[in-house]
Amino acid sequence: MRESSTEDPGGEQAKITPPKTWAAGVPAVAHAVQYSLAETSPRRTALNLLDLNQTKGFDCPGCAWPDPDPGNRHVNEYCENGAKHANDDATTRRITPEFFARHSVSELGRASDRWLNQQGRLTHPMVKRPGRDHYEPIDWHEALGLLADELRGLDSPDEAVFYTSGRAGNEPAFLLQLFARALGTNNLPDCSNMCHESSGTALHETLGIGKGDVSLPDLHHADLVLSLGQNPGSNHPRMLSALEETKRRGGKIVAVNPLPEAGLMRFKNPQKARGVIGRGTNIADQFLQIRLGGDLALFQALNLLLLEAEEAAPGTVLDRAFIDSRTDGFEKFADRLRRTVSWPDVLAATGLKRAQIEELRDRVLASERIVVCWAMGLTQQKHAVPTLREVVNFLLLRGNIGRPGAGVCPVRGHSNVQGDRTMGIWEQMPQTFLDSLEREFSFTPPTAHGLDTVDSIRAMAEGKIKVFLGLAGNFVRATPDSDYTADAMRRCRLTAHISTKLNRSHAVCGDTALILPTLGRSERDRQSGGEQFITVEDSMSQVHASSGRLEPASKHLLSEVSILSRLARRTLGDRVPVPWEEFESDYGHLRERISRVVPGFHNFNARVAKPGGFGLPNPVNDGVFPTPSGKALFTCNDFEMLRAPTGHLLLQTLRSHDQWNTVPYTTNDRYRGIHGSRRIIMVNPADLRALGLRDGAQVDVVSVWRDGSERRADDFRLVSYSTPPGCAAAYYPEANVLVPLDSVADRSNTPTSKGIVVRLEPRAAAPNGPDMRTSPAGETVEG
Ligand SMILES: Nc1nc2c(c(=O)[nH]1)N[C@H]1C(S)=C(S)[C@@H](COP(=O)(O)OP(=O)(O)OC[C@H]3O[C@@H](n4cnc5c(=O)[nH]c(N)nc54)[C@H](O)[C@@H]3O)O[C@H]1N2
Ligand SMILES: Nc1nc2c(c(=O)[nH]1)N[C@H]1C(S)=C(S)[C@@H](COP(=O)(O)OP(=O)(O)OC[C@H]3O[C@@H](n4cnc5c(=O)[nH]c(N)nc54)[C@H](O)[C@@H]3O)O[C@H]1N2
Ligand code: SF4
Ligand SMILES: [Mo]
Repeated sequence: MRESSTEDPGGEQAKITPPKTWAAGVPAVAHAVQYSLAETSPRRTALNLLDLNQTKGFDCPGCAWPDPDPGNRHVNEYCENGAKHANDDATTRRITPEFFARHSVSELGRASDRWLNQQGRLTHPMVKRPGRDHYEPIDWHEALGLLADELRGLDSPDEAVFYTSGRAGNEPAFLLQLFARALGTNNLPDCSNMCHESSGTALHETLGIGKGDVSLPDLHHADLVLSLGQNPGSNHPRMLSALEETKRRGGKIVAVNPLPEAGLMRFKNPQKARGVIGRGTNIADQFLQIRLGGDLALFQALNLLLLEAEEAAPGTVLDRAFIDSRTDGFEKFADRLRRTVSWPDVLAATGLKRAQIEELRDRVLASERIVVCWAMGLTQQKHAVPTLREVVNFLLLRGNIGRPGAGVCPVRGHSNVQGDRTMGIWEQMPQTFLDSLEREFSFTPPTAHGLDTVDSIRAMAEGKIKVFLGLAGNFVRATPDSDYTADAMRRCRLTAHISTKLNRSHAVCGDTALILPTLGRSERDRQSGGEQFITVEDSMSQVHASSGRLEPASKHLLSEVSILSRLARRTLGDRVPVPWEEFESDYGHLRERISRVVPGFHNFNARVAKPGGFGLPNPVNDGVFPTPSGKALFTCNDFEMLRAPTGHLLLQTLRSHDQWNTVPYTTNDRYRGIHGSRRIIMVNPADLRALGLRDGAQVDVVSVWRDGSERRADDFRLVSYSTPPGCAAAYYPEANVLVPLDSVADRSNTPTSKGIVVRLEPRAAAPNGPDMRTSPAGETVEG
């Protein structure tokens, strides 16, 4: 399994087979076990998996999908990918100081993301000193001293940024923001800025709260679930069990996606005998193969059709009582929509037929309770915020918010990305939160908004940032405009990462760079006050404990809480009256403080001790919209669509089945039938013909930004694929180099990773081989 080459195979090595039309089942479990065994021993694999998502075990680091009630948990309460993520963490491979003596920083910078991850767990704190090209070991005291000195020496605390990835638990996240604010800055960029920021912006404005309001039972009892812009078969696999349950109870599912993703089509539940041997459950009753960025137009058209249906049969379509008593802005919204929706525009933007949208309207009319789920396909678009506001309009029309079986369901990515926000990881936390911090800790937090991810990169490039500290994550690979971002990062005086595993960000260094290795989710965390656990919040606002049982990967590791407490103490001394040491010895003390600062966390320690933890209140479900008017808001949104000039395509950058964000586990994408290389670009066969390009040929992908600048990703293999005309797809993070830093969603500042204009430049003709696709796409037996 360990590759001798540090580089990934190029596109010529790709082997293409027909995409799968169903997801999960026995092969999925087999693949997970195979990967796990390559990483760890059978005993460790078994031990680890038995603990995964159990009430006394650790939270799956894979995604934020919620666990069923404690009483309804399966012994194998995880999916194929969850098992892979957990065991990737629990790998028995180790990166020791000798590894860094062998490999220079420059060499690591050229290695593939996959190779870096495969080298195993980080074991020692390491430093790269100015002018050197190698990391060398450093002890914790000196490492934290270096960082503290640098922070103390800043002209302004705003010369530091503190990045958080959603992998971090609540306790470390709360500590990090407390430390940053005590130091005097709100520069708290996070992965959420690139993820569901658009959801938060749209939901805050319309419903008054940036989170979803549905629970698993709501999903099960919905008459209709819309899945927009998400690939649950790979990225939230246990969501398919929930959708299967919806269907078993008679609910319908509509999938809106440019790609016919396997999991949206059919699902074989590996936890049930019928899933293992049967045909599985057809998931989508209707599949709308939408053009990239077409969802705004789709919902405007759908909302117009609903208004027209109400006019045709007054009193039968809209929930007038709800609209009148609980919402504002309906008349203006309805009037505007009637005047502005243009069907030719809608059909051009969506690539759909009017009859398909009318079929969707009929499904809506047949449904009392509707849930809308979405992920990155919607949030990473230029007009993501108006799109999501239009989705809210849709739900409000029939009163589908705040009641059982209905509501908004932004499907979160990282396992604790929602919790990190709740804990104050946000460059623009509301004043009420800052006031609570002040009351509890007797210092005045800064009030000026800090830098988010995109603005941090800009500030680094301008030389305004001297210190970067990352709590988990892989900043230079997750962010857009990879080359620009790497150069920006190199301008820092000090870059430091609290990490479990090696990644590219460790090889893109400031003058001084630190690797601060930490415990993984599956490991025991022993402190002077006894064995500790952390807590996380899932996508449906359930907060629960997580604790591992494996021995730490190295005796030199510190927990995230230890690292941050010690750093804060070294940096701030007694400038603020915060008992950092007490927090480190027993996280219960920290939770006690959280319970007094963060709404919904009263009695935190006692409530989280219960199996399954507790749910955070969502005022929307209690009939309260915490907007300024106390009502939900209908909004007017201008029509927008993505356009590419002739000879160009729109590109989305997405995840394969076998990767975890910036970390590819293998070069395969099993469900899509792509094997052996990630340097591929999926293109519609008609576009290939029109562009005079051959399936399987090698091309350079060039993105074209409105200021005339161009970015290149060289040597990608064309794969003829079922995607709407004009729309292509390539993998994140290999294609991030193509996303201009300035290409962001309006208002949320989220990089538009799913809507980039590109052209394809053929490379020297490849030898004329046979078409690699082994048989026509369709029903196949899993291999
Ligand atoms: N195995 C695994 N699980 C993960 C992750 C992982 O990397 N690996 N990452 C986690 C994280 S952080 C996140 S945020 C989630 C991401 O979960 P997803 O959002 O499912 O991830 P993506 O691969 O980015 O897929 C986006 C989907 O949106 C579709 N899409 C693209 N553009 C559009 C559009 O304009 N309209 C519509 N309707 N659809 C569109 C794509 O075809 C694709 O199916 O997954 C989480 N879970
Ligand atoms: N083009 C494009 N870009 C994207 C996206 C896209 O769809 N397209 N998606 C965006 C999204 S949704 C997200 S969320 C971001 C993800 O951005 P990040 O969260 O920054 O990236 P990850 O790949 O999740 O980070 C992986 C690293 O986290 C560290 N790690 C893992 N577990 C732990 C732990 O328990 N503790 C600590 N301290 N470290 C740990 C390991 O060192 C590992 O290498 O990327 C974004 N970027
Ligand atoms: S659905 Fe997500 S949280 Fe659940 S086991 Fe799979 S990867 Fe883990
Ligand atoms: Mo994400």
